[in-house]
Amino acid sequence: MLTKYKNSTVYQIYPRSFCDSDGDGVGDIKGIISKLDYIASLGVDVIWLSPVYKSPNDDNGYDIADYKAIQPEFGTMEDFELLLSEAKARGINIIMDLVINHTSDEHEWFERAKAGEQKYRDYYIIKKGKDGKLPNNWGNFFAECPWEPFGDPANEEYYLHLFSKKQPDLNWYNPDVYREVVDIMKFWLDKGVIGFRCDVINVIFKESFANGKKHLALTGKEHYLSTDGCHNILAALRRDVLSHYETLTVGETVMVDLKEAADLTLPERGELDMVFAFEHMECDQIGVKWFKTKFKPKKLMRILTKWQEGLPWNSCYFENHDQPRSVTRFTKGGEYRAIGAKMLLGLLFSLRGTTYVYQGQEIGMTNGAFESLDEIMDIESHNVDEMAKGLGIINPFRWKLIKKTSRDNARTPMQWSAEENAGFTSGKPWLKLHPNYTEVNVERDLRDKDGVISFFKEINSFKKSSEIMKEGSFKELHRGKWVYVFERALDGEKLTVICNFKDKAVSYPMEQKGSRVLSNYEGEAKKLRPYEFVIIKNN
Ligand code: ISL
Repeated sequence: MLTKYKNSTVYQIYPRSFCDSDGDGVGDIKGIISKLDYIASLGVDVIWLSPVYKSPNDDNGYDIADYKAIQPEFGTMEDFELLLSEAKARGINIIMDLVINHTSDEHEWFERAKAGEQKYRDYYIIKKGKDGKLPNNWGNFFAECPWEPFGDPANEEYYLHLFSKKQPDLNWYNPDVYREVVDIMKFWLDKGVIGFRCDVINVIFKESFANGKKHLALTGKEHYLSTDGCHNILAALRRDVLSHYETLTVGETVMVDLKEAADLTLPERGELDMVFAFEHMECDQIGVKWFKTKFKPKKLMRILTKWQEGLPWNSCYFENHDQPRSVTRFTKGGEYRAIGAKMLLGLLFSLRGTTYVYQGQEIGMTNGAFESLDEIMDIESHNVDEMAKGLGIINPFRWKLIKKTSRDNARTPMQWSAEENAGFTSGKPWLKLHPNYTEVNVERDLRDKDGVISFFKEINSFKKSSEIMKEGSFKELHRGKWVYVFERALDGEKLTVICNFKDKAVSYPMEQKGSRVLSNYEGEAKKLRPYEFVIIKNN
């Protein structure tokens, strides 16, 4: 942990879905600027901005065509600079998404590679197949074949893409690629952003291109997950770039275990400040994320405890633009939506680490209300449907899997008000709005003294004001079928945090001594009420 920003509350904005200022149905930078007062009022310190770079949008901006230009539908570089300065004026810093495992195939580098320039060919991973066989047996994150013919098929050359075929992987063996990325990072840091969320950063360096061990989806992963080469690159980026600024870096690290997460964040190695681990996001699945099982709170508790106790500092999150909404996933929703959303926020802020929230989480937004695949835009969902079709899985079943898990569940437009299109746009939203926007929206929530936002502000400012919440140790006290109890302690002072995951009243698992300092319910009851969250100060 190197960063002075570690006690920040970070709010993730997915620009496409946040606020549209010009009526084209797509959120934009001016829209974000118009909501800065609102964001500041939540007590947010840092905005993590999902990609706003120029992109053909195959993967909503995670396919970058120009790292130093703004996507025209989001605005201009002047708009971006205004966003930075207006945010800073409100005490808010910005971190950007740094996507350096791959570029877009419409990036100039790839286009020049295709045109035959050797220099740019070497920016990508191009390998020979043999006798009609692909270079290796690897899998792909988006259910595609990871090898796409490069140039004349007769040459049997292929480029590697671990994501969509419009996202060719960069060749990190090439020092020119490193130099380009150094330059890109400096460009944005010099403009005033304070750091980066580093997209799939632990897969960037492929140690070998040999065949992999058979895996359900990602055959070959042992050749690129958290390799020594990746550690070396991260340490070099610290030395050459980050150490010259005050920064916050968080790595999105797929499939990391505790040991890898610790290695990536050890201060003496100087790599990343913290990482987003995934294990808790996998608590309701078997094997791959598409096979969801019934949510068992106890499993989530077990994984949270494992990471809280096993890693000195966590990036705590329950939602982002890739994950279904937590209130749908981890509570019964319906009449318990708001109280459940508050309990989950209470739990999230009470964990030891930097708190990350995703737009809409502060009002308890739910999974999208999609009725068929036609309403889904995400490339991953469409690819998975194709693959499942190929495997002979029949449609009602395919749709059931996708509806539950599609990343578009989190990407529905932000619900600002009960007005037409939820106040998100005056045009046609790029993705179907959830019809519950007439009930679940920022304007209405703010009017309600028991709104989710008011609880969000309360728990956020409590965390900021409490050294125990910020720096204290974590110890699990009870893990039951429904109730999770843990202790945060510092210098002999203790707070007990209790979360009820059941939609019914349940008994307290242990006697409580001390005073209630914060809860999502008024007053006290003999039993824990449905989705009750409470912090008790032990005297
Ligand atoms: O959604 C996932 C996990 O539940 C993953 O398969 C996801 O694609 C993976 O976590 C990587 O995500 C990041 O890189 C992708 C991009 O599509 C995602 O939006 C981004 O968060 C490729 O750049």
